[in-house]
Amino acid sequence: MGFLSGKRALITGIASNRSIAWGIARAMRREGATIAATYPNAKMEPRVRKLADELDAPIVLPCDVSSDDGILNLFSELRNTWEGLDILVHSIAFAHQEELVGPFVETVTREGFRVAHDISSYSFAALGKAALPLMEGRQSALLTISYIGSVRAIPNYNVMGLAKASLEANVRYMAQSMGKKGIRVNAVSAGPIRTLAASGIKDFRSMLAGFEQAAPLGRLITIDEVGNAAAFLCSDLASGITGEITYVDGGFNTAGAILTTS
Ligand code: NAD
Ligand code: 0WE
Repeated sequence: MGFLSGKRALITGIASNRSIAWGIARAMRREGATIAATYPNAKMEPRVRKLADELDAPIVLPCDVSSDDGILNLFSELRNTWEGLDILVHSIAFAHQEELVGPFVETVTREGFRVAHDISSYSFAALGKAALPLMEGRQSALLTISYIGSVRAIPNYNVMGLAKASLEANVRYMAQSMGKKGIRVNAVSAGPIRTLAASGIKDFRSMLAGFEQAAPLGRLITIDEVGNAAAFLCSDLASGITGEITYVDGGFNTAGAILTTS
């Protein structure tokens, strides 16, 4: 029996079979969870339905997190089938493309800042708030996905770094406010992975090469490795862990220097 058997997991952010959310959904399914998936718009619906089928997911619902109604409707629909929810995965980020290229101070705009923080950070608290009635009093867990750009300046990551710093603070405030209701809140900070969100990022290839050189494991990490850590953090095996940012990055964040001679 898997360590998530009997658990019900709502997973946002599946866009393709390269999505981090897909690695998480697959790991949770393997460990016995029942999966519900969301898609952000009509264009994405068929792709998400096809992937959800592979996981025998009984529930596939729309949710664009930029709209309050989008979030409220998700949980009113979910309540029609599930009387409780054990796991909620937030694997969503968005900034305007123009904000992710060039020097930060020269590219940041008021509107770009607003959108990045709204979609990439506020939405996690908003989902948690709307899910509260379904999740309280039942050993449940929320999880989001961050990136080291929250705590270190990474070229071109720009306003997304500020949004991830906000997302990580969100994890701590959500954990404190939901803990006594039996709800844990954590993040995985993942190393760089080739996903749709990474496609078209300037110099991504050279970032990956630099990462491989600097990471103690000497290689990239996979969506399955993120999925395994995510499944653990959302399981009762992690019942003492909340408010944490767990790095799944081959140790990259722990390395201090590299030698370029070998
Ligand atoms: P992805 O493109 O597969 O997933 C991003 C998801 O965000 C998509 O499913 C997209 O539909 C969703 N999304 C965007 N705007 C939305 C909205 N308004 N409403 C609902 N959903 C919306 O890429 P990914 O790399 O799997 O990204 C998932 C998470 O992982 C993001 O938070 C990202 O910041 C984080 N992350 C990615 C990497 C990486 O290198 N790929 C590294 C660390 C963290
Ligand atoms: O969080 C991310 C990517 C988030 C993202 C990606 C896009 C691309 C398409 C947010 N918004 C958009 N908007 C788009 O229009 N990552 C951790 C992956 C990533 O993105 C980078 C990175 C890394 C790593 C951008 C610049 C530098 C490094």
